[in-house]
Amino acid sequence: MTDHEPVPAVRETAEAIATMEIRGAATIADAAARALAAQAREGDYDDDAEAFRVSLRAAARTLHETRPTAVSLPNALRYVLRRMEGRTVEELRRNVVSATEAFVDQLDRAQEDLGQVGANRLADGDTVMTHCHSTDALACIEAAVQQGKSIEAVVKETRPRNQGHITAEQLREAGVPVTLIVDSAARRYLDDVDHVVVGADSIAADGGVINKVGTSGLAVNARERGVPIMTAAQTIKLHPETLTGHTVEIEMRAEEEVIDPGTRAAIGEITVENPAFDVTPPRYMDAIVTEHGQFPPESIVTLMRELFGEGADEPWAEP
Ligand code: RI2
Repeated sequence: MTDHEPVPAVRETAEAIATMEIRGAATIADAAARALAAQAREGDYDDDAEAFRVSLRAAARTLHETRPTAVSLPNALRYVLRRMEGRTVEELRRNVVSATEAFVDQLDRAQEDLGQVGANRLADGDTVMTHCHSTDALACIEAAVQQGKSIEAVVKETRPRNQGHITAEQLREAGVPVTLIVDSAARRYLDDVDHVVVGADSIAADGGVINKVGTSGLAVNARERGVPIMTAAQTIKLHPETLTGHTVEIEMRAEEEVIDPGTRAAIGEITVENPAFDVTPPRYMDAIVTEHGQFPPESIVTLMRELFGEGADEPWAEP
């Protein structure tokens, strides 16, 4: 192993994020921060502080290259690398490890706090509809149940990877009666639903919500049926680069997630596309629920400026 090669824990975490064994924006952020701590602890730096810094940046780049859309990943890397201070390897190591611990702690607390805010939007007896699997969205529903409210759920399976199955299982474990539906049945079941609750992978400065593909269609249908829809998103989902006009890259995934090669060959010459995410315009979203309270999507930019200033740097860039 050369000095600047990531330690095995970083390579394994990057691989697990890329293959979606580790997935969900908050979970990715947590794993990425812990991987940087492993790089700090386990790397061999021979008392060379510059080698430590270069290796940490290289590890952050390896993690950063895995998935492009969820901003929690670069936000986690930024948080830890900005606190990489010290003259000796020992000081640097201590600061990186304690920054990681603080970051992971904040993630847990943020999710708990936003869960309370989201739960306040739900009433006793409500039926909620979910899309994909979001730990932030689940935190709102679970907090409502803990407040003593009786909640039922209509869970969209969420093709192509069916992460709705994870949501169904976790809601059932929380004591919420679950009805699982195919995605195409969503509009029909909106008539039985009081609130739609989704998560986010990124939130743009204009209040656009980037979440699992299918969210925007669901939001338009919910508006047409008069059903309120909220996005549960802790502030590491706010995308600082959108403050300066950048757009959010939408990840395109393998076509094998959509159709197996045999069936595709039988159909003949076709194109298959598999975008993982879409953008819900702010006018179709009723509220963004964060650990700092709820916001109309159009006003989220004020919170972004407060937390990120005017934009974002890339502390993992090559020296
Ligand atoms: P939490 C997921 O993306 C879903 O789109 C979900 O809404 C979002 O991450 C946020 O998840 P993917 O990683 O951070 O399954 O709320 O592609 O857990």
